[in-house]
Amino acid sequence: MEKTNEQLIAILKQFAIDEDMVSAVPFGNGHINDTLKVTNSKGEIKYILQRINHHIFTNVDMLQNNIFTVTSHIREKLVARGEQDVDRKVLTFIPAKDGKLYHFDGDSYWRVCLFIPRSKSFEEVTPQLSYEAGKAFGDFQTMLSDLPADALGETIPNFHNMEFRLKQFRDAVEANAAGRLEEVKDLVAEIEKRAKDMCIQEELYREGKLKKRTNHCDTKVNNIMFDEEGKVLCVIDLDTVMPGFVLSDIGDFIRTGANTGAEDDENLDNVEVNLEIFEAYTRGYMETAKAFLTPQEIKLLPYGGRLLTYMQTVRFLTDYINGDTYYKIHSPKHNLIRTKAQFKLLLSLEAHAPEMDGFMQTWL
Ligand code: ADP
Ligand code: GN1
Ligand code: MG
Repeated sequence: MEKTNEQLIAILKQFAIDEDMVSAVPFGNGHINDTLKVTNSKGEIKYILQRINHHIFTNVDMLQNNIFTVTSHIREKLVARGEQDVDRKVLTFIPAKDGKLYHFDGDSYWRVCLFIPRSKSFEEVTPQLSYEAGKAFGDFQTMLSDLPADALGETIPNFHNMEFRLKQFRDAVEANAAGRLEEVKDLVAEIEKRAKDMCIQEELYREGKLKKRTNHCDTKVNNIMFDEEGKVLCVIDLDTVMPGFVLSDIGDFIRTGANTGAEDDENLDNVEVNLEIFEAYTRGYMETAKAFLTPQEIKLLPYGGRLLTYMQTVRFLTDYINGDTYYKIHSPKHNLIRTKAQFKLLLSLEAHAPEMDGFMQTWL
């Protein structure tokens, strides 16, 4: 339901903010939550207001507690390191006046955080930005690596569990709720062909050979804020920070940052892996994450790119088969277009697997 500016201002008044805000306008282009930037009477952007998609994040208390735990932990680490300008290096959430970490208005859940001044995010990457992003996500995982195992809940259970995503996919195929199966049967076969190879992490975990770690699980480049000089300020979009398998945080960056085309490119000739971006991210990531990674995890990092691209292909196709119930879509076949573009990227990653896997040898 669309809200008027007046209604949004009334929502902002529920938070512990001590000046009057005048407008809240849409910002960013996420597929899940609604993000707005909030301006005061002097025309300064002061806050980010977000409506949480509680159909997807069904346990809002757990979600906001996780985010509070993560931001407090990172803040402590930054202070201990003697960092300056800490308020631009970690998100600061504003509690509601009743002390809760969100406000429920009867139909939606809202949260507010400080707008980080003089910051920007990028939709596209250069090798330099990719290297900085790799360092940032590796550092993010490092700072959170000493959180106790039960500190965070799974805000979306089994979020990056490939076996679970395949089960959802097979259930969708079985139900064929939107009658779209015939149209996508070749893609379904391509997915099934790779299914076993894509569940390595779950198998290793069952065998006790892989441990769970705290991951960001949405490592797109637009989830990093940079300063005016292109240096990283902080990692944002913390809804999916949770325990899981380590390949998530390199995999999703390769999927998004190292794609020469768009996630939903209709011209599949645009879609290829950019190896320079992959190598730059990996160098940055290894600089900050090497200390906690096992040799086996290091070897698997390029496989992470294939895995997360495969997983996203499966998730978009599942949503298309189900009749578009999960992702926001901007055209009737958007999820199918996304599926095809992700699958094309997967083919490119597979074609370049020998070089990418070989690139990791230097770190072993
Ligand atoms: P979404 O779930 O929509 O991706 P994000 O939390 O990633 O939501 O926010 C969307 C965009 O808004 C980001 O890419 C970034 O450009 C901007 N943004 C988010 N939070 C802040 C902030 N605290 N300060 C400045 N810009 C922000
Ligand atoms: C969603 O919120 P956003 O747009 O950054 C999704 C990710 C997908 C991504 C695909 C909670 O992320 O897992 O990779 O779309 N987030 C959730 O672009 O499902
Ligand atoms: Mg985001």
